[in-house]
Amino acid sequence: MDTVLLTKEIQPQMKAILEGKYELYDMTGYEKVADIPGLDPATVRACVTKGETIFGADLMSQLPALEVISNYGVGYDGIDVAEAIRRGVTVTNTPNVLTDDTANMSLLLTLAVTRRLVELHEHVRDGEWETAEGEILATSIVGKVCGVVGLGRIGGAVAERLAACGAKVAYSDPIKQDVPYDYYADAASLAAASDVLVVSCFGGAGTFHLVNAEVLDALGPQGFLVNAARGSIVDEAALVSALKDGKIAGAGLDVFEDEPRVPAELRSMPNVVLTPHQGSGTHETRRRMAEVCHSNIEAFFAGKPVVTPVPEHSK
Ligand code: 8YV
Repeated sequence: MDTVLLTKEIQPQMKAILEGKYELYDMTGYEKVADIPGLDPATVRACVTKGETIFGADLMSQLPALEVISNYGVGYDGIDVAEAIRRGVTVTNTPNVLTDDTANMSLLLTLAVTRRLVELHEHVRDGEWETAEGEILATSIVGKVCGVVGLGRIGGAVAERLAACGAKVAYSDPIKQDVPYDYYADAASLAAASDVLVVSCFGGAGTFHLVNAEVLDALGPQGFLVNAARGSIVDEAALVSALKDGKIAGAGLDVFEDEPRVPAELRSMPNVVLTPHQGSGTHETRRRMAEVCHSNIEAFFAGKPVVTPVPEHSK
């Protein structure tokens, strides 16, 4: 059996598809590959990793036979792809299969935070409706501007959904400028024009803290922020301050800077809706992601070209 090494905390759906087909080793709980009982690091030609888990030169240098890193997810900001390419290691990800569910999560958070879904749910669940005087009113997105930061595959799917809900879509994107939505050159000018700012770009060094205090100020006291992309894109300390000071109206967040740790302030605010990085978290999508991730490993061991190499390989 071929050997496959899993980096830390790979979800069970992914593990399940590999079990029985490969000799599996798991780095969870170990700092060094050499510490994993029974594993000879020189036998590892394939690894499965996920999203933001750091996979840099340090880990690569512990795996002298490494040839393929199959990422369980579309975002691969934790992988030093330039270093992998330098070492002749192929990196793959799982695009397309999670686009719809992840876009649905952005829509869900947009509607949940603007329509005060969690507060309303608690109101009914806690028996307050029976004795309440007056109504709890929320904010409509109909006719409002929803600004999508990053109009890639997922951003495009988010835009379609927002438009279907009656919002006017605007966007910023470093590459795409030929799309029939209102284009803004940067996140700050997009935020200034938006009622809801929906972060949909990739993570990594190029977008680190792209949504900062200036962007949040531009969004304004009636504006909402939604992020189901990567925690690193939003300056979380600036977001906490903006929410505390009423500089923005609320936030719907699926991703955080230091997952699974979420600042206590965010956890206590009624105008913040939180989910634990679940954009792709459906049985169906996670299974499809696992299949794509596995198809790359399978192709590699069969001596065939991998199925979904990351775009850097074709540059
Ligand atoms: C996953 C993701 O939750 O695809 C991504 O980039 O962030 C998510 O789909 C994660 O990568 C799976 O572990």
